[in-house]
Amino acid sequence: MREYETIAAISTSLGESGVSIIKLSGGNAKEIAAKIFKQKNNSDFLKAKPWTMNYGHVVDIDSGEIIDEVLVSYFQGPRSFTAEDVVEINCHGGRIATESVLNTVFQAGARPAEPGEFTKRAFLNGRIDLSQAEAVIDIIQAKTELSMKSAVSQSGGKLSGEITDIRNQILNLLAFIEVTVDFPEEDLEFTTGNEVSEKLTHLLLKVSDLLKTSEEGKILREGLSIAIIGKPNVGKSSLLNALLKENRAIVTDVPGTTRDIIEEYLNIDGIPIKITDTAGIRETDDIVEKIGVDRSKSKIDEADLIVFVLDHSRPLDQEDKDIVKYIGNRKSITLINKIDLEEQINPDGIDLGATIGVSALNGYGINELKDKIKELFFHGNIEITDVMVTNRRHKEALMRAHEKMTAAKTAIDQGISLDLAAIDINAAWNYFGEITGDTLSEDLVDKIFSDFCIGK
Ligand SMILES: Nc1nc2c(ncn2[C@@H]2O[C@H](COP(=O)(O)OP(=O)(O)OP(=O)(O)O)[C@@H](O)[C@H]2O)c(=O)[nH]1
Ligand SMILES: [Mg+2]
Repeated sequence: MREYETIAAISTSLGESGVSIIKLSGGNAKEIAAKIFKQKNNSDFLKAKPWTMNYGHVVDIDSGEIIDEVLVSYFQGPRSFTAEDVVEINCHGGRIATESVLNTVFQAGARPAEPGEFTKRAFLNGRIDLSQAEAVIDIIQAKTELSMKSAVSQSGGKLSGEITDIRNQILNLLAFIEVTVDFPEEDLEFTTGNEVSEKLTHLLLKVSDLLKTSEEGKILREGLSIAIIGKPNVGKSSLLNALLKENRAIVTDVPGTTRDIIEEYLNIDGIPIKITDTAGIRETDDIVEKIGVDRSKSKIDEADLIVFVLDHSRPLDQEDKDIVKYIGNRKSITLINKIDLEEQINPDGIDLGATIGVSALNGYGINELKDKIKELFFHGNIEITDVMVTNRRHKEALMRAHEKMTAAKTAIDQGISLDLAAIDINAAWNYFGEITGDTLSEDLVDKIFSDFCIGK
């Protein structure tokens, strides 16, 4: 294990609360705590047993004056979160109490922790790998119970287990090739080639299976972004309100009511959704509305899914047709809103594809819309598989590894020499290692942890 300075930070969020936790980690965590922690039973904290909680006061290091009443626990490395000695001080919540205790800890010799530094130490000390460390932040940021479930599974090492297994198999392949190349007899090279090609096919299938989970995995981690699009007054804002079950957006019968985009979060059976209400798209001379319309159009490009709204009580017009063109072949669902009013809509030779009739006013069809969303992204069956690729970084590494293994297999099948194929196989091994952090440069590791919050 490497030796590091002792760091400290507030691990709970700052604000009025019953309790705050200040975490220390490092070789001197216990000594530093002992300087400022006076136990009620007068025993020396240096003699405290590991994995116990101890009651007393944090006192000013110079004057001995009481700062706060606390409970202090001690986790002896390597059986701790960071695999180092860890001390956690439970003090009173609230900014003043918490910061006073933290400052006392600094005076006693700890230095402020950087964002994600506790988790980074757990990684550097080999307790968890990089994908597990990344899952820790995903747990904290999970948007729904389902997102959380997949993050917990990743932090438990499900993905790393799979990747490590693949890497070991690749290593065996490389060793196998090396033996053949060292004894270059034609037959041997031929049989080895066949065997390697077969094993690569098997591994490529495994990687494809993992990649197949990445679309849903990304949605679980980052959320599915949906944009509500349509001409003015068709009921986009009413639809947003119906989905949220609250009066979030202003609704009036004046076309051009919504000027700016409105973003809200929604949970459909565990799928985290970021839904955006937009300004009705039309030609306009109003400067403010024009900016809004431009933003609506750019949302069409950014969203994972477009919910295109038409008005059942008005004939289709050029504005609708222009929007159909904008949407082009992007993933979309077409809604005919205001189904409670008399039908005036007339598709007029335009192929709208499958549509769903809804009424944002009375809620009719909203469940059908939700089902359609689930069907489009989770094939209607929202379940997390054991191993899911949720992280874009992991997906990219898998794609590169897949490319390299495919290139190696093609080379072998075409009878190109094995040691050339080995170069690609080796590159794939490195890409897999980027996921677990084994072959990632220190700069990139630092960058990943810098996105964490302080105190984790
Ligand atoms: N009868 C009926 N009226 C609706 C329905 N949905 C919306 N409306 C009405 O249609 C009008 C326009 O609704 P909005 O939700 O503001 O429409 P919008 O598409 O957001 O309009 P802009 O923001 O101007 O683009 C309001 O008077 C709503 O009450 C519906 O399902 N049935
Ligand atoms: Mg609106």
